[in-house]
Amino acid sequence: MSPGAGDAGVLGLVKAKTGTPMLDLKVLQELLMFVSPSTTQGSPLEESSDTMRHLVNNWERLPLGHARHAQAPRNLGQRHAALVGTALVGAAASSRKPRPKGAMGYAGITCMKAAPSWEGLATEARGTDAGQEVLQHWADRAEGIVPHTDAKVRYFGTERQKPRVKIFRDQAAWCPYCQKVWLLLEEKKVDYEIEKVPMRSYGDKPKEFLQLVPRGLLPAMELDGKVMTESLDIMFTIERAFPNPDKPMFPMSGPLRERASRLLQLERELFGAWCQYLFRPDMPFLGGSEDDFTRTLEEVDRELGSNSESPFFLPYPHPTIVDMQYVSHVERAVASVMYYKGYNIRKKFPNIDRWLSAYEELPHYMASKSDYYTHCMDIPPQYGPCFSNDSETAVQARVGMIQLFNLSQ
Ligand SMILES: N[C@@H](CCC(=O)N[C@@H](CS)C(=O)NCC(=O)O)C(=O)O
Repeated sequence: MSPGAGDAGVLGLVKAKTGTPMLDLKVLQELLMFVSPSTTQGSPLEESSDTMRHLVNNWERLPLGHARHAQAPRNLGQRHAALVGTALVGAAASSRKPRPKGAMGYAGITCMKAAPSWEGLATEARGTDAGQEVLQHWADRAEGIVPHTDAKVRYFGTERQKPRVKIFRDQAAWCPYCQKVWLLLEEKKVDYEIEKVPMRSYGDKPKEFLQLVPRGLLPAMELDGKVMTESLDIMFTIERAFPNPDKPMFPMSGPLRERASRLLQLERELFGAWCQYLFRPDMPFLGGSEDDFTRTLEEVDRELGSNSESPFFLPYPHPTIVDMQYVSHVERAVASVMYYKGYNIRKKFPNIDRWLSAYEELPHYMASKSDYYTHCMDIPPQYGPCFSNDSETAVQARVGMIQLFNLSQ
């Protein structure tokens, strides 16, 4: 297990606040080993850094156990919550008087001469509200009753039989097509198992997977033993296999169905415009056109604005397949065009912003959502290099992220 960039970010914040040079990645690694033994792979960086910053900046005023609030709004932040929880416990321990002679306590962790052992700290951490909550969360995660990127199975009711659905998705939650399927299963509350498979950029796929899916494409689904690929096909198959007339995921017929189908096409146009803008040099007729991207976003924003009944694309109180088709790529577009181009989608398009905010209220979406920095860094290995500009906002976004996550260029 190695600390990820997100841990370095939290580390940087704790470090900046406490002014200690001693909290290094090695310490963090040890911390993670006892705080989160089940975390064995790097998860994408979380967007909980604001919460973290708040906690770290206010740690002196926080009662022990406050770190549990770091779990909200997304479960993907558990590791960070655990880390800050432990840091707070360490802070309280180190500020307790009298401090043993010769011990060097510092906010975050006490680990010099006469400092408590890791086991002692772990015991202390487990005894706090935050520690209890983290342990409970791990147990819930192992049972499959909370959404989490590391979950191996998800159950929504009381049955604990082998689910009919098995989803194969990428290890690091980078794949936007896997995210759509994941969101649908969560929204529909269909029990499922998860098997993680590396993407090409991580290494070879296991031969057992290639026997099932010779092209190696993700996501894949096994439903009642039958394997299929293509995210949209998978989503429609799930909707047909587990229908819920009270909560349709796609309109059955009529003009609304036609509109929904048109919206699916518009999403592909938006995807194309994003690719042209980001992955092509800015040359007349050849690509890189900001105008095309803006025009398509305007249309998407208008479509969202035309639904007065909910913040989603269709007049249902819940997101549908249409929303799922959009959200994973829009999430990546928001992050990447800000970082590489200084283009602020959420500020320019109020209906898109409102829609994303509504999505961000949903815990299962937050569990699947990655953070902006990870998106900016994981897009090039998948799609190729991004063309950046040096607009003031883009430079600020880059510098901001580098400072925020304490990374050097
Ligand atoms: N049209 C497919 C596209 C899926 C796709 O492009 N998947 C990528 C990951 S995002 C993939 O499997 N790439 C192979 C790899 O990287 O191993 C779908 O909607 O499912």
